[in-house]
Amino acid sequence: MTKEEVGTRAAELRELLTRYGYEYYTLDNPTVSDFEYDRLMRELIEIESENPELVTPDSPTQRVGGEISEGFEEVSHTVQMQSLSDVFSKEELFEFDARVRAALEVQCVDYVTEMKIDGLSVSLEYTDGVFTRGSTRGNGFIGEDITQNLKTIQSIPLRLGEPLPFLEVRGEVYMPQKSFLRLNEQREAEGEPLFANPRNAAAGSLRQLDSKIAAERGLDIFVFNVQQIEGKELNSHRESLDYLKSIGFKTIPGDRIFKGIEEAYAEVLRIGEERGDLTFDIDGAVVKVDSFAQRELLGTTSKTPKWAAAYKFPAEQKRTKLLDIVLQVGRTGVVTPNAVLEPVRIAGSTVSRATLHNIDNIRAKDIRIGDTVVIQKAGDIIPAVTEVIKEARNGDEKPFSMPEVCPVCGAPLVREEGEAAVRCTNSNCPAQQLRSIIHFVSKPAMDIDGLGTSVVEQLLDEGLISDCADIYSLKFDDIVSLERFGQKSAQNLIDAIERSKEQGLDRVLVGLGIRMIGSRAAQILANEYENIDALIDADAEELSAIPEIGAKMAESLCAYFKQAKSLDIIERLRRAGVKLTYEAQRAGDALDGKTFVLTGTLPTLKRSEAKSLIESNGGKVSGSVSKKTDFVVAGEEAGSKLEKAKALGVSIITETELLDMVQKI
Ligand code: 0OX
Repeated sequence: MTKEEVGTRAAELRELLTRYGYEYYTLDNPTVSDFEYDRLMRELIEIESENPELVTPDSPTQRVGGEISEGFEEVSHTVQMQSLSDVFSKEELFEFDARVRAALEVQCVDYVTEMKIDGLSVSLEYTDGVFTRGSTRGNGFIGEDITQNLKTIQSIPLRLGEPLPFLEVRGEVYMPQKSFLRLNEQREAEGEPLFANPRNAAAGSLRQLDSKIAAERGLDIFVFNVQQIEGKELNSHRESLDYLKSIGFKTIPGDRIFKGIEEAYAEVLRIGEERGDLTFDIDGAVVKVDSFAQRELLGTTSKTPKWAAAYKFPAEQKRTKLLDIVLQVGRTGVVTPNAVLEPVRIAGSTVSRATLHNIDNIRAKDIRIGDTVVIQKAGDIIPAVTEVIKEARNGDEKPFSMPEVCPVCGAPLVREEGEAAVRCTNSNCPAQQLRSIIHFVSKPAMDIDGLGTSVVEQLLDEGLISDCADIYSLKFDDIVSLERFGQKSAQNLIDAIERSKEQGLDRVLVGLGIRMIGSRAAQILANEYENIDALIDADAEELSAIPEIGAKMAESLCAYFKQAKSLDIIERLRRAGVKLTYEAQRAGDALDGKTFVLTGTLPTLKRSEAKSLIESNGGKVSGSVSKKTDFVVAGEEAGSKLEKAKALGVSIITETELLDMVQKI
């Protein structure tokens, strides 16, 4: 073949492969066999590798991936990529319609309904009909350039059916359920962590620096909006969707137009009922004003257009069989019954366990082993059994009762007055030890990287540790001898343990796993007491006087610090060099040495916020007004403290003046 003939053949192959690809991936209607397609593709690859000058940016060979990026460049979105405002009920949807009609001064509005795809929004840009750039939504104003990964999505046209000077469209990239299941099976086989749902898997795939990996993930896209267009006039959503289809995009299937909200709502419900039959996940239905002229009149808020509403579906429910009830012992000894289920796909993932909360719940719902049950899952929330289908019973179902002893250590189980939870009474129970150590090393607590469940299990089994303080006695030799550890990983773990000593009192308090004391409470306590000894000495009354620390939390703290075992752990942590103090983060020194009293309700700051603001700028907050008080910050309904301040001639200031002093405004 002459050079010219080769060029002509390459152009011919590009056109054929583009058409066949479009028919296969976008129309779901292949017209040639895979074998024929692969044969033509190989021929084009060969021509291009021998004649690199013939490679065009829209060549189908450009989709295979392989280019490795160093990172993603920022992309500034000329037209903001807005989000949708959510509605959760018929009432809210009808209120949306009422607002739209009032603003437009019309009786009835034409609405387009479409499925809300549970994926990731992206922007695709075309110049002179050729795909030039694709980016993530990011914060709506700035996203990341993921062109190489998007090119691997077969249903994104690399060249449009019409050479428009410029076009920017928006679509939702998603992972079909089949691709998701295949990917997780493969990851399980390779010992890689599984993705929780298709959305996370799609997000992880789009962020791959090696586009070859993205290419293997089976991602797909639905395009649903024209962001910018030159060279064509469009007047309505319906018209734009038809146009997008005509130039080669895959749009959301089943979009329909309705006169008025009643009919649109009926369609929303229908979409909700049929969502279980889809091959991809949706999390709602979208109702959009069709006319662009009307959209213009309605305008937008800073984040969302006023012409659209996303109707979010309630948590998805599925029926399945309850195969068994197993018990899990938590770090505080609470024994939780969990249902073992026949696996079902629900809300984007496969579920084979669900919580049954406690024995009262099991009794109230009369849940029996062998029952057909309804499970519910919303987003990432742990699935729960909500109902038993009693009509499905055949008499073989077995009622469940709580054992009297811990399933792990055999110690008696008790149920405290007024509590639904049953607890294991043995604080040395291996299950409790394991969970409490895992809690201690977790991110919100001491954040010791490299101490995962299986490592902690091994350390416990080997008798190298029995509680969290023992972690600080671990030696390099102890760790290097564990399974899957080498010299380097053992040293990394030793370094991570060493670094964690500096985390400070708030994180230690989280790590100790005191009942009811989470990150927020720990922060407040650390701020108040600054060292653990002062906190240990505080009584319940004093503790519960602290804003946001309730009576129950105060009791729990006192009970914890009364136990010899707790004090022993704290002592050993101290000896190991773990920091048990807290330096309040200093924002500035504008209030150094000044004493403040807060009274009444402040317009914007909560009591605790005002206190931290003052303290973080060097000031002190006192509970009562005296001659030594420098300022009283008075809000609405200030009482006797304000009177006293007036009587003593203490300066009285407003919240604004306080903010002014620390230059917050
Ligand atoms: C979806 C989806 C997302 C258009 C302008 C603001 C919101 N996930 O399926 N967004 C929109 O609309 C955009 N429509 C959708 N169908």
